[in-house]
Amino acid sequence: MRLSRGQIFFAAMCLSSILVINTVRPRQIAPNIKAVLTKQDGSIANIDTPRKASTTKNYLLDVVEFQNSNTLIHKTMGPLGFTNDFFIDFEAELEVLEAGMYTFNVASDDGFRLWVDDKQLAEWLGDRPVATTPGKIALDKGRHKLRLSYFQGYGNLGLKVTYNKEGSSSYRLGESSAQLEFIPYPR
Ligand SMILES: [Ca+2]
Repeated sequence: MRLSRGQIFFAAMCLSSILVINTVRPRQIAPNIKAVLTKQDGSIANIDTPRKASTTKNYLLDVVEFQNSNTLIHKTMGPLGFTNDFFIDFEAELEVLEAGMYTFNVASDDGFRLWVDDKQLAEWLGDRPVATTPGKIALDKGRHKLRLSYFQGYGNLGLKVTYNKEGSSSYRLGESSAQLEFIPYPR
């Protein structure tokens, strides 16, 4: 079968549009949060259970938001293939544009510990159904480091972290705002 010039042109157009679509996708995820997942060899009772890794995985995430579910599903990245007994350690660097009192709300199933500039702001040691614990800190203008350790034991899981400056709107951790900007990885 011989293709006409029109057919070849049409095929070339289809091919180039596929190439364009594929370079646009997958959707670029702002690499604002570093996350290291540690799958425990054994069960995790609380946030201080000694680590015994069977697997570790590294991710760069736009936000710290995992659905309430019986498996680990990130809001943007989708299912990540873990269900029980894992830790996730998150790190972010942020540039505070407006100095003031900031609140970080951690909604978790199960436990967590949160630090900013190595100062511990909040924790929940053991397991729980999704519930929110706030941590507050006065932040100066400029760079600050945030760390969050989280664990899922068994059953359902979920994690969502938001922040707001006193008197301002609330945003998800990883989302820049007029009050503070996340510094993307790598750096
Ligand atoms: Ca759980």
